[in-house]
Amino acid sequence: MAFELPPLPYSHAALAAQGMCQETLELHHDKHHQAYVTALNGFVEKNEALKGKSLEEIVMLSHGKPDMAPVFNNAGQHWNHNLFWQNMSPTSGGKIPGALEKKITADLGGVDKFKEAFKAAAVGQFGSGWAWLVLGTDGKLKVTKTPNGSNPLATGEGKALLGCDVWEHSYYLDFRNRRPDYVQNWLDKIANYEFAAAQM
Ligand code: MN3
Repeated sequence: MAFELPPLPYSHAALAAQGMCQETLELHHDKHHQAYVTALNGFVEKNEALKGKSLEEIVMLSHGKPDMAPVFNNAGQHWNHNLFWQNMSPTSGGKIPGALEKKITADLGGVDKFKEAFKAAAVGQFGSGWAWLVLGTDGKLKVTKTPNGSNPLATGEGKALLGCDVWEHSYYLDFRNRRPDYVQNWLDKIANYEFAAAQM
């Protein structure tokens, strides 16, 4: 069965008041994410080894293989965006539930330190990529970054709780070239920490 673009869990205009406008979500979800899904389905169609495999299986089996780089890029981006839409909320955006805040304090030295580290990862990712809050395989939270379509599932770093898209298509209409402002706003007003806490 072909992969499908999941619907946004809110309207295209739902995050406008928080700093992500309707046009950004229309282009990002309906065009960019759809393009990854369409390309991935094209690769699966032509490759017997990929048929019937789950998205996670395709991400894992194509990771690190130069001849499968186009498959990995599109499968990774499909996986990343599926998480990204759930990682944002028009209602609970920015509010950190107690259990998650406690773990952030224990593992990362507090909410301010977490946000600093996340922002540094997001801004320090040269070119396109993602910043992540990951529940590591050692049971501790950590902040990481990946280039292009890669993710913590592929790198084996742990379970991704939050992923922030730092490709320019994610912020250029709202923040122009100011990636640091986009990330700060995303952490303070948009990020769905309730979802992240529920994944722990
Ligand atoms: Mn994107």
